[in-house]
Amino acid sequence: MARSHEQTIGMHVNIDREKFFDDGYVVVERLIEPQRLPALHQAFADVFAGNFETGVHPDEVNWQEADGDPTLTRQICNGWKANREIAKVVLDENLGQAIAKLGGWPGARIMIDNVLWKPEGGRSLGYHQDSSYLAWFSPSDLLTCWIALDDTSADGGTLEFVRGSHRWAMSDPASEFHAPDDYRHSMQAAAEAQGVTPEIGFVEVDAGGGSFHHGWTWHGSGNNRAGRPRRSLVLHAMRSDVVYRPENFGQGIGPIYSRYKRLADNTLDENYFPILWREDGYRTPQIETYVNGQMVENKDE
Ligand SMILES: O=C(O)CCC(=O)C(=O)O
Repeated sequence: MARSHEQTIGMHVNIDREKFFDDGYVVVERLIEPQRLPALHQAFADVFAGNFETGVHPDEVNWQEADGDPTLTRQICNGWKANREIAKVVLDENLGQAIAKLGGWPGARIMIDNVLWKPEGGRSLGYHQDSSYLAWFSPSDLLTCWIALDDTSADGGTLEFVRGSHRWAMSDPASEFHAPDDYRHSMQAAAEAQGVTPEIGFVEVDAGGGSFHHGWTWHGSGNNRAGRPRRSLVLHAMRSDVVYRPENFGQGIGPIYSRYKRLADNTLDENYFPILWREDGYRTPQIETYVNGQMVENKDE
């Protein structure tokens, strides 16, 4: 139900902005329509079976049916390049607009997507702050939309956040993401250093709901004991006007995003980092052609 200060900031996305600013995250009951779920479940089955509809390999494939550890959370990054059902969600204009308005940005582009499937009995994902991995672009602001594709609950290893932790000190990247011994360990150490007792909130929603979180909000998720899978699709977005920062404090850009760096300037190529929404009405025009499967004729043919 709509709260008093909830605002419609994307065309179909209602977000309580005050709660986002106070807590560093906000839970949203409905992000995508339930009728889209079966096609997305099929898309998940396809990509984890190595069936890439577009012929393009995702940037990171951390789990495949043929040889993946059945106890781990299955993960693929930039599944949108391999599968158009996934692309239709993470390249959605309304989500881009919602994120840009929430961040006070001139526009939003996709930085990366995460296709996550925590099976029944699947193990945890360690707590971290997303922005600690992301100093290769500037401004390095990040905002994330996490979409549940199954009903979620605390015992089902749903996403959890620490209230107000976006105001804590910026940490180094957590050492273990997949199935650490104690998935809250890094966060608890940070809380201790901060001198606070962490207050944890869970994203408990019906399939199709989810959350938005700030790049510095501590989050992670526990083991799945709910007897059903926990699938989720995650859009990590950055400002539309970001540029590469190749020096990145001596760290460089890293092996994946280095591939997309232009030779003679630091602008980000829209082919790899499409603009979802911009306040002047611009949106990367190739998105629609791509998601609808209407490829432009090859000029040489
Ligand atoms: O789904 C999870 O448990 C973790 C997701 C995550 O790290 C993120 O959305 O940034």
